[in-house]
Amino acid sequence: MKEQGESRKAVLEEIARIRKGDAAWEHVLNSICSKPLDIGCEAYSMGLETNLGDARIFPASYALEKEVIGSLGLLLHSAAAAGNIVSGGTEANLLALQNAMLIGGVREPEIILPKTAHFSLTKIAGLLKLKVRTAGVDERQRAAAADIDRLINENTAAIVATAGSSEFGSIDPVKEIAEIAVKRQIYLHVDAATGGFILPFANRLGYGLPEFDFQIEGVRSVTIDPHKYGLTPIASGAVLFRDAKTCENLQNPSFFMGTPAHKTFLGTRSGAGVYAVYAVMKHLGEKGFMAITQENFEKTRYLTSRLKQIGFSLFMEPELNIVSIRVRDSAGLVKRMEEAGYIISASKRAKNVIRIVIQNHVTRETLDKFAGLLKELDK
Ligand code: 0PR
Repeated sequence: MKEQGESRKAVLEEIARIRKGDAAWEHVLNSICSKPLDIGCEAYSMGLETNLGDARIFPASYALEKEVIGSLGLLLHSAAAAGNIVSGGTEANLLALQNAMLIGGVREPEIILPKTAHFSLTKIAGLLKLKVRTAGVDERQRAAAADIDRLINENTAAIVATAGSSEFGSIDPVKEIAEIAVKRQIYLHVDAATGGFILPFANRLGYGLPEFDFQIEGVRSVTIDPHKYGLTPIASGAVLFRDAKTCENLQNPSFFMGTPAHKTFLGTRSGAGVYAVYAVMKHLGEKGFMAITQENFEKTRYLTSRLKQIGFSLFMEPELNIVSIRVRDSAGLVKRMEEAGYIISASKRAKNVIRIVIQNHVTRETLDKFAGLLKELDK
């Protein structure tokens, strides 16, 4: 900090200049997050002064969080769902697993993670000192339920299934896994950080994708991230539990009369995300989300057929809006694409496979340019 302050105009102009150094959204083809909707950003800024860690000062904002959780619960087929708007998928997964450990009471707890589970879960396993058992996946990168069954022992405290893996967009067979979880009385958490704002709308549109949420008996908690396909600004994630009883153990007493217990990891926490989620859901409505979802699926199909036309093959047919393409040298290609101004990523698990994420900000025009460049740069 300098001794002498600068004018507001000068500071904000400097920030605008700095932001120009970030990638333009049109060129971002690797991100599960999208350019947030304007209304979400405006609502977010209207909530910036709030602190959900003290409900006595911010009772209206605190009540709105409950209302937003209610709406998300309905989206996930539970009218009784409880939970919180949190910083993102990582915190949501952390709270879900902490809850599972509090319920399970196992001394040396283990969790079962299919190979395609998000790395946040391995991070969390480290924090909570959980032993990870890794279940296999099939050729479409979906968890093998039989393998999960085989890995269960007396220390198993939770199983995590993914509805929309961030690498392939694969959807685990939650129904089948839930049957095992119910039979063997094990906590099942579904990480739908990526798929949570796609699947409910895709299924209303008749895409016939697998069920993944509270309509399946045995699903005790779900992570859903508005700041991914829900088009809200970061940080706005959500953790939902089937009902208040499911997460009754998850609470830390606080000093504040208005907030007797914290159920989140953060104490002081902004209500901005709550306002953003509220605004975007209210503004788009189901129809708005369905239209965006349909467009994302159509753009996905558009890209896959273009790629096939020009001689590329796919690693797998996309289930959601992530396209995995076989290339000659993924590491070199990612670099050359970035030099040409496009951000793509290489798969970690599949050799020489790149991954393109179709989001709201990705246009057909961009996809055309991308496909042309891919043909040219895949050497
Ligand atoms: N679970 C799943 C299934 C996810 O896809 C992610 C993030 C998380 C949990 C963790 O959520 P937070 O990152 O909100 O804590 N998935 C993206 C990924 O790792 C996050 C991302 C988004 C990465 C945009 C890069 C990017 O540009 O791929």
